[in-house]
Amino acid sequence: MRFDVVTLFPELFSSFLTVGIARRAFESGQVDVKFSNPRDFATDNYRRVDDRPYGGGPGMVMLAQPLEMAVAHIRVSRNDAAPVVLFSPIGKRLDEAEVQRWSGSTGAILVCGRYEGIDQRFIDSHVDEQISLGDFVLSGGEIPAMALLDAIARLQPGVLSDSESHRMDSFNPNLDGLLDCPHYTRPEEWAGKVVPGVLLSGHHEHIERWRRDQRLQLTALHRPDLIEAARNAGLLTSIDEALLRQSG
Ligand code: 9D3
Repeated sequence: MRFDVVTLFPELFSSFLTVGIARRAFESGQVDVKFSNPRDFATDNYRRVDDRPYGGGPGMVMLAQPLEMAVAHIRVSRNDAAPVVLFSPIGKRLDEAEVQRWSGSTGAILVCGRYEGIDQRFIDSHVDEQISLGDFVLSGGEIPAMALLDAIARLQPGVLSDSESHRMDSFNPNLDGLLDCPHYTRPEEWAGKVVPGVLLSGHHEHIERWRRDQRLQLTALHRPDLIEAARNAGLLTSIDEALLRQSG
């Protein structure tokens, strides 16, 4: 799987690609990430990649030409019809279902915008889809590109530890769509607060029941929409429903 990232700031990605869990997928080439800088395709003496917006207004707009040339150069070196993805606040919000779709693909050309935006003619001519991280304002598409690549890398075989992968298989949060339960580690007492007794009991059935109940209560409190979705997908048992009625 290969992702070509079009960015004015490839250096933002260097520690991301070489540190942490996802690094394994990048260093093994399972998720091959290449960079292309529109600045290298700027044609004028000043290597301009932006200019003032027609019609006036604040900020600068990325030129279509260097972006098109970057994409054309990428197309020569990869012999497939990889889709061009633009990270943009007007895009479809990224979720785990989309990440799963990408993790089974052969990759894409990821375009990161900067400044006020990108000349619309580049978008109309070359962009196949737009992805957003949500309704808040970032300075550009690089962090969203890293978010997508990180989420994809985690799903590659051998990237998560055996126990993490097993947890994904058996308790995949997306299988029932509930939020995670609280976690505790040593010491048993910290800042006058103790670990819930059930977690020290060694009674695995009680622990699992407690965790399921915590997940249900937390989800009902913070994300009632996810309870409704799990219910509609037939993922809540009658025991789950009883637990929700008890403390809900
Ligand atoms: C504050 C300026 N905005 C309207 C007046 C327009 C705007 C332009 C460029 C807002 C954000 C950006 C840069 N953002 C991204 O490139 C971006 C983004 C984001 O800001 N939020 C969530 N997801 C994404 S994906 C790409």
